[in-house]
Amino acid sequence: MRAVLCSSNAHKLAELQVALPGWELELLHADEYPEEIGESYYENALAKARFGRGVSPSAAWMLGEDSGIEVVALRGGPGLHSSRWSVRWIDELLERLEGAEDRRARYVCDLVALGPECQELRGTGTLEGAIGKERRGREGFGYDPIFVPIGESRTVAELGDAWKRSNSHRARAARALAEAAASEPRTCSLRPGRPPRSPRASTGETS
Ligand code: ITT
Repeated sequence: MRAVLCSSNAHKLAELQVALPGWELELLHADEYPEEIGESYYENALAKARFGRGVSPSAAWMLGEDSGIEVVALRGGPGLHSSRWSVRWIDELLERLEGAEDRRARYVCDLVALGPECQELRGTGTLEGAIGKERRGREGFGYDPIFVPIGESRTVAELGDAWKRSNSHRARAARALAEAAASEPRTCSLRPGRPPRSPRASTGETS
């Protein structure tokens, strides 16, 4: 299946290429991307996929992805606002959690695929863990140097890209999407305005 990932983030592409082996994926090349103003990861992911459909004449599937990190001590923040929360995001988070005992956090990812004939597929995935006390490791991106998955002592940036490609929230969402592609009824959501009632989501397993 040929699909265009409506994202500017090459790390996401690399993860999804491994997690969706039957899919031939490429990045959308656009000068601008839609603003992330949805009320859920799903809405933002759908907006990205719809945007891709609008600017690309291709008959390929359009894949939208939105993700974020949710920190329990910040009542789930920065969450949906992860990408624009702070330019100094890691320092900011470490400062806010200084002395905090409860450092639990999770990554969340929603993936939406829109087919050439208006089909819609969705997959979600999470990765539970905690915020470490300092930066460690060099791989991954974003919050990976301070995110320690549950059951691990190393950060995602230390565990590395190969670990991440099998275990991340994105890999889990991709597996759920692939399952949905194999089994779920498909509905159209290309009409303008707010997205329709969300289709039954396939949820990636959490750890
Ligand atoms: P696109 O919108 O172009 O897809 P982006 O990097 O801006 O790329 P998001 O809007 O989905 O992506 O923002 C997600 C933010 O959440 C991202 O910038 C990171 O700060 C954080 N994040 C999401 N997934 C992550 C991951 O796997 N590792 C580390 N940080 C992640």
